[in-house]
Amino acid sequence: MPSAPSSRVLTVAVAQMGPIARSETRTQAVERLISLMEESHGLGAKFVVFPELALTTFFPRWVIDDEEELDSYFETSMPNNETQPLFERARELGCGFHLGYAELVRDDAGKKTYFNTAILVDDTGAITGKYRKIHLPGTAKTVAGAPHQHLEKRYFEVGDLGFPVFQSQGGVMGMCICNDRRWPETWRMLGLQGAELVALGYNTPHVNPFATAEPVFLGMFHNHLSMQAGAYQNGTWVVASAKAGVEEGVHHMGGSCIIAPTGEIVALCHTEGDEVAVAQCDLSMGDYIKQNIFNFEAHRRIEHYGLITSQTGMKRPDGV
Ligand code: ING
Repeated sequence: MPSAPSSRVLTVAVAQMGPIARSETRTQAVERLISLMEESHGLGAKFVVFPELALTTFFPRWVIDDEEELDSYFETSMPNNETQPLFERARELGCGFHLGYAELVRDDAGKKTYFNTAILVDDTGAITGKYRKIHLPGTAKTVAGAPHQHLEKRYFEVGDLGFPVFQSQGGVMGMCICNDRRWPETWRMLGLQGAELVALGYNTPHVNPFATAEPVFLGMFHNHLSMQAGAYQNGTWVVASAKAGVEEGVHHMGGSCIIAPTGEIVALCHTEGDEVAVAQCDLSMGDYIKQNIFNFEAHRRIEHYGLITSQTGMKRPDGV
């Protein structure tokens, strides 16, 4: 891989988590996150990416009718008593991080809104960015006969922050969450804003409950394919952290990784538990891709792309 003239190397860790049991407390989850951060720091990392919904079990696999029980999976402030130790450890170590969690927002009238959220925190422990998941997979209603449910459309609103990028730790960072990584629109929205590193977490079952006939190996292939394409076609680093292993009876894939702007996987977790993998990420490495093969200004033809934002579903033209 060609080295960029103005290299801005950030040592990055992807911190994969094994299962979080339904009974596990926030304090126990935070203790695991702090331990992963300390291990990452010991390996030289200055930025650590944790998974989606990293504070609780992946509760959208269940039908939860009781509002109080549902609310118990959400954070009403960030940081809060249970997560403050992670922010303090980040400041002590000079280690920024990405964290996914379920966010409950109350407006002045007390109306509650629920999001699947992720934040960027810099090496001083300050929150530098927030993203709320836009592509919510699965269903809003239970699916009879499915091996487990996937009810994110029932529990979360579509994110209302767009696909923002943020200046953090010397680079332009963006975020997405889980299913977002499968949609090229996610990556291009971040690429059009010059993202140099995209952090994301995922909770992905080995077997798609709605396509159980699909061979299991394709799950990991599609996982990496989506992110490697996103990285290369937008000249950005991608750091993707799984919540892995058999969590409350559902087997989630691992495959947490760090992908270079060339699309190459340069660090990869190989277990389905708490595991750290580290890479030296030159945030300028994507420059030659942005300036040549994917020089958007020179090569994109938006006058021909109208369908992408004017049409939601697939529709064959008349007579085709
Ligand atoms: N998870 C999945 C993802 O897109 C999913 C959605 C569920 C895909 C089941 C395949 C099978 O990776 C989340 N949380 O978006």
